[in-house]
Amino acid sequence: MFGLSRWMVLGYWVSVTVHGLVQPRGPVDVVEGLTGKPALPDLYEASVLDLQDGLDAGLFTSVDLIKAYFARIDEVNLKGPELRAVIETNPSAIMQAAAMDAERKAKGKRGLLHGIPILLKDNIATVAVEGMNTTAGSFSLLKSVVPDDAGVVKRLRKAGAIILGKANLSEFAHFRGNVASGWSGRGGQGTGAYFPSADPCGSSSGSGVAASIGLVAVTLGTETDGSITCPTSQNNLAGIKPTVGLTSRAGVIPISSNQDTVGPIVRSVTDAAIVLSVIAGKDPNDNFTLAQPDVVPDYTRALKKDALAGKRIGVPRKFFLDVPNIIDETVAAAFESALETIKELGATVVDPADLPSAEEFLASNNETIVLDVDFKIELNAWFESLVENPSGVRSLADLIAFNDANPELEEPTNFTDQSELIESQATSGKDAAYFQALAFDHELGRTRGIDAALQHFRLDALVLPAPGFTTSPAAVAGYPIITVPLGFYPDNTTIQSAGPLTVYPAPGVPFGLSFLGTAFTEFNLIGFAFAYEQKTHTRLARKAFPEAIPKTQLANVIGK
Ligand SMILES: *[C@@H]1O[C@H](CO)[C@@H](O)[C@H](O)[C@H]1NC(C)=O
Ligand SMILES: *[C@@H]1O[C@H](CO)[C@@H](O)[C@H](O)[C@H]1NC(C)=O
Ligand SMILES: *[C@@H]1O[C@H](CO)[C@@H](O)[C@H](O)[C@H]1NC(C)=O
Ligand SMILES: *[C@@H]1O[C@H](CO)[C@@H](O)[C@H](O)[C@H]1NC(C)=O
Ligand SMILES: *[C@@H]1O[C@H](CO)[C@@H](O)[C@H](O)[C@H]1NC(C)=O
Ligand SMILES: CC(=O)N[C@H]1CO[C@H](CO)[C@@H](O)[C@@H]1O
Repeated sequence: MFGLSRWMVLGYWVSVTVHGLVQPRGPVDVVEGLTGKPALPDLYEASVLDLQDGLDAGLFTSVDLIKAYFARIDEVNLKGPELRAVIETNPSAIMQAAAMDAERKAKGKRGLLHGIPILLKDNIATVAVEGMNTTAGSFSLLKSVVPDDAGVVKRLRKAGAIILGKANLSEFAHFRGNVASGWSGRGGQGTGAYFPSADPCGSSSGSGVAASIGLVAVTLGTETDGSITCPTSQNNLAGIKPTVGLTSRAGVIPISSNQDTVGPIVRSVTDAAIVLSVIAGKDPNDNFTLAQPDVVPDYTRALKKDALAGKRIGVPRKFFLDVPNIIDETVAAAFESALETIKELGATVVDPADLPSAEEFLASNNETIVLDVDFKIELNAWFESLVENPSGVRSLADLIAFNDANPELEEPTNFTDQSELIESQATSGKDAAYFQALAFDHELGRTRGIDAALQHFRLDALVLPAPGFTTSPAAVAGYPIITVPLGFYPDNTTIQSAGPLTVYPAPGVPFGLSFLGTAFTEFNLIGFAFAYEQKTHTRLARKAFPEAIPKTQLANVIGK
């Protein structure tokens, strides 16, 4: 009945067809049972396509998947190493999964996300009647009622996906002050799975940690400057920070409409392309999305192993690589070797290909001016938009007072800093200085930054290691970044402190490689990242530390 199914193959690269393309898969870490029944995918690594195959073949249901992922979340969230990746789970998920199972049986699947559980960063809204909060990790928003699902959530539900829960994050997407990455009042200190107490990076920290050890296959994060790229990098994942305006921010607790963007944090470029194809698109509730091209491409068509052949990839060294202590020797060595791989894949590496604005960029404080003003205006609008908020907080000023009035919840020892909230509250609004700073951001990031380098050197993309300040030009420009695994800190790495409760770097901690481009070039960047990923398979070179790997598998829940 299953023919020469890919489930039967042990330890080999297996091929399947995605939209007419042959895609390498695996290695599939499963064994054919003695009964001759096809084996189940290992949830640590199972891809969206693996899960769809099993669901289509009737090996398991979406209800089974929800049960297995819930059990895995409990294993590492509550017991074990307390990674604190997930803030809450969806009490309606089993019911929704049963409906998706019934629909699949009756009518077939809607698409590749039908019946697939998805974890959302806790700043992405879901309607309260479903049973989950939307709080950005803050007690000031506990039991608040949002008016509607976020735009990206509407698209996911229409595609048949099931929201599994909400991921922990750096509170308010880390726009709060100098508190450690991965900490929120509600979720506590989240930690990475590659070393005990590892800094998970943020602010989409829980999304990254959850994807890294298979608490779910698909997560969404948000980025304003680094918040998808960095947790992708530090958790050994594939992530896309889309062009601002490709994915809707309606219903996302904001920092800045000029820089915020929603994107996938997953284990492979293929899964990232599948998810982006669903969540991208115009939304009347986010007018930035109206500027995107009329047709959302099927990004899976970009998944070609020869995508780098004949392309020109630039290395903007000045101030992003060549300043002492910006990146360490481990990352620098891995990056130089990645450039060799990119050449082997048929690309011309143009090195250096500096941003004309590099020097001014590092000296510029324009980004902070814009974010402070946007945050105050947009967060106030968020509080105003709520149907109700039991905490009584209605504004940024109220939020600061709420935190001070509830120090045991929001300002525990070593997590007291609210300096960014306070600085933002002090701004006067969208005055001439704001518009001047925004114009400088666009000039430094776009016209004298990324676009200038791309045009001058006739490049298809730029490449940089993910660590360092490498996200900021794209952040102020609103341009896309795609990150894939690059390497791991070696076993003899000296462990350093990253916060009161976290360490970085440490032995085995991962780091990533980023491809960057101009607006709406995700299709090309996905191809380049896929070619590199398929050549190197770095993610599979090292696993999380044993206690951080949950043991529950589908076999433990099927029929129970
Ligand atoms: C929000 O969190 C509270 C406290 O954990 C919980 O009682 C409630 O059910 C959650 N969901 C909603 C929609 O308030
Ligand atoms: C979106 O709408 C707001 C007002 O509702 C306006 O200030 C802003 O300029 C618009 N942005 C774009 C990109 O159209
Ligand atoms: C903003 O950028 C411009 C251009 O580099 C620079 O002259 C100006 O000093 C910057 N402003 C701030 C506040 O950093
Ligand atoms: C750590 O090990 C690597 C080999 O993995 C070696 O090249 C390096 O010199 C060592 N570093 C230290 C500080 O011992
Ligand atoms: C935490 O804060 C206390 C004082 O507020 C300080 O003495 C201590 O060093 C801090 N701990 C860490 C790990 O930063
Ligand atoms: C779903 C889940 O495990 N939530 C936990 C998140 O972390 C808080 C604080 O540690 C726990 O109280 C929740 O149970």
